[in-house]
Amino acid sequence: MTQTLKDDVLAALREPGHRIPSTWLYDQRGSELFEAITRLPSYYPTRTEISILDAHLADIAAVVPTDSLVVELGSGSSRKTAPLLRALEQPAGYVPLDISAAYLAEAAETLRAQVPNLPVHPWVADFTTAFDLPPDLPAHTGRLGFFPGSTIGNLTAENAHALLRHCHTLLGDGARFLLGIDLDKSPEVLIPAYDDPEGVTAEFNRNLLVRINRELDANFDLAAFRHEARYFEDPPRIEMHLVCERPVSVQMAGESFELEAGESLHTETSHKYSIAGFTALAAEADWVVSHQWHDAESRFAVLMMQSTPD
Ligand code: AVI
Repeated sequence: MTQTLKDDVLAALREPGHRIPSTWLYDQRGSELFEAITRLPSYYPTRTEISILDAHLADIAAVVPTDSLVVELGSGSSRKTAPLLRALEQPAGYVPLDISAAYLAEAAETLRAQVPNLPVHPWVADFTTAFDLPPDLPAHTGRLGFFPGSTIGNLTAENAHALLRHCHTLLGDGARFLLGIDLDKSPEVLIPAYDDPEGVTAEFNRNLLVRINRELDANFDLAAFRHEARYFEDPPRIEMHLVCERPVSVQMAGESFELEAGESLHTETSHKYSIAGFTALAAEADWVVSHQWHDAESRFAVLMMQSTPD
């Protein structure tokens, strides 16, 4: 783990663009800060998705066959997963996948208490690479993938395609896939969502440097970096950057790096979609969008997809 963080940070410092994969934002503190972000007034995606799910749970449940096994990419937010599982007709079991064993165990315990009598099979997996499902799954008739939060938007287009293809294989014939996507909108709404007045997202972003200093014995001067959220139209996305306010010298792993004032570390991309655009992306991976639900302002959408033969 540490070796990979080191490889990724060294590669980012050596290459122009200075891009660090966003998965490294989520250490213990980063996960706590992200949870705090989801409750900020300006960060609309979480509460909007929850309200869409709440409003349409019965319609969603109606298209999921009885005895389906629910496979969630991520360890599950009790605000989204428990209501879904309660609404489904006799779900056969629930498989939360997460890269953090500790986080997964805690989330599985909470879920067991919220939905008693449902077989829960937590499984440590990194869904940014190819992954498997646990052995000894309960008998089931079909599989429902669940990937809320527009987390797919944090993947590159290439990785998003690979993930959708992999899920197609893993979830099998006739599978359903319920997925949340953040829709493209005015930068006047998007920028404050990723650069909140409370400064929580700035702390979330800067925490990456705290992590790198701690785990890799580096000496990033936090005071020299400013959090910035940038909107781009093509493809629609927000990028998070840590911008050098003055020339910065960093020592790490026996190497020294110089960053100029105005240069930045690119720490996350969050793609924003149109429903048509995402439908096309899904079709390339043999998924067809069968149902779609969105809020009144079309900020966020929840899509039900069905697998089609290769
Ligand atoms: C986890 N992911 C969907 C969030 C997003 O909106 O892209 C991560 C995040 N970064 C800053 N704020 C939220």
